[in-house]
Amino acid sequence: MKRDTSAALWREANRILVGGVNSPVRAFKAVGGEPFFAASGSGPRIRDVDGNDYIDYVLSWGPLVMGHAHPRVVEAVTAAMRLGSSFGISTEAEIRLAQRVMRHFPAIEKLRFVNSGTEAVMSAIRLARGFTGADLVVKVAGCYHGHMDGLLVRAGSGLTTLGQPDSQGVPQAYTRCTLVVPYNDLDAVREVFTAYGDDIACLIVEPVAGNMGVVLPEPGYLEGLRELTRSADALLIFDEVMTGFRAAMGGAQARYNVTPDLTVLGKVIGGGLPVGGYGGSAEIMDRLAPLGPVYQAGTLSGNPLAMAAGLATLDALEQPGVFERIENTMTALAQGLGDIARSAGIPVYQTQAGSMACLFFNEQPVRNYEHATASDTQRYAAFFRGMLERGVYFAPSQFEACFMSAAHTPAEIDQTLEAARHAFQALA
Ligand code: KE4
Repeated sequence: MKRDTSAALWREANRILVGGVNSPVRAFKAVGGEPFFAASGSGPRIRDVDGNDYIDYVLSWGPLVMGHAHPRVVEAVTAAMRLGSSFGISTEAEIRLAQRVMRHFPAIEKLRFVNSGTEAVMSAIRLARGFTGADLVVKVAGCYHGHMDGLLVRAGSGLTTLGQPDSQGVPQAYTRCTLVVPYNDLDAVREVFTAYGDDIACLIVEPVAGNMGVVLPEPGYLEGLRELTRSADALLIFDEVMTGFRAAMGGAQARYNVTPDLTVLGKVIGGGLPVGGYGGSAEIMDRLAPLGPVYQAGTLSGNPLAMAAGLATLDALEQPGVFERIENTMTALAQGLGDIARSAGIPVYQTQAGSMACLFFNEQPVRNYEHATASDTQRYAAFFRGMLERGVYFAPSQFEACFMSAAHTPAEIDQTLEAARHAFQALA
């Protein structure tokens, strides 16, 4: 594929944008080669600045569950823009989107919108600390919750460890309050609550992990987290930024019927515009300013454009049969890819939760971060490049999820599987 214009933009970008990007994963470091520059998106496809089309399974890392430039979203955001992009005072749209979200997340009695998943996580952690009066946070190795200092923590040697910063610029003092346990390991969680119980404010987890590839909770795992946190008077926080409206319409908490104390949301609820949100019982949420002593604020929180995009997206997604169709399309892709890989003699381990899925280049089941990082990332990179050259854009890292939209039809799946037959043959 010709990518001369992307290459020229890449050189220009690298002179003034750090690493040529505004978010690291976009630099394609995990898969090699230079990234393309997007010019436009339409439905299931993204077009680069050289006019190459790709079937898109990244979908802006999850938000575009209805596909690129969905007419109802374009119309709603355009209409909102004509009335003014931001007022810094409440608008009706904030109420309407909150109501729409809460329709699917009954555990949320009150909600606060912010501008990113990171901001929502950061705020939820502060709220949990304010509500419980405790300082320690338990996080799960391999779960990513945005770039909040205290959660940029490397896992210990598979046991409960006091966190060590995983990024420069994060003082040890910030991560000394972070405990790290392996995913799907309730014994490690019991150990940490036995050792630190009274000092733990919360445990935060991606109830379906989507940032080490997609790793599913084992039977009883989420229920065990619920029980252990409840018995220690610590809050259970489900980071559903990715799983919200993807693992199920009501997120992983609906899929697995486990209710957290706080839910963090983002991505889909903003329909492709900057948004985050967090919510829970009124008893907890009312500790937030202006009612309570836990401060959090934001110039563009609940901004009319993001509210309009979120509302239009959920309107379309709520139509009868739409979510099920997206999930079935995801299943068709996942099953097809697995069959083709196995017939090419390439061992893969597959996971799926609703409209998100993963193809691990791994002979073994992937239950946690340690298993995930044992995957053949070089082979994944070669698969990624082979598919990209054939007009299919998967996540540029083995440790991400693959997303489906309502705009993807059997035609896109057939085209993707045809490309995969050639890509896997080249890998065999
Ligand atoms: P943002 O601050 O990027 O809006 O959200 C952070 C976040 C929080 N929680 C979960 C479960 C998330 O997946 C994310 C962000 N996801 C990544 C993709 N795995 C965003 C892509 C990127 O970093 O460029």
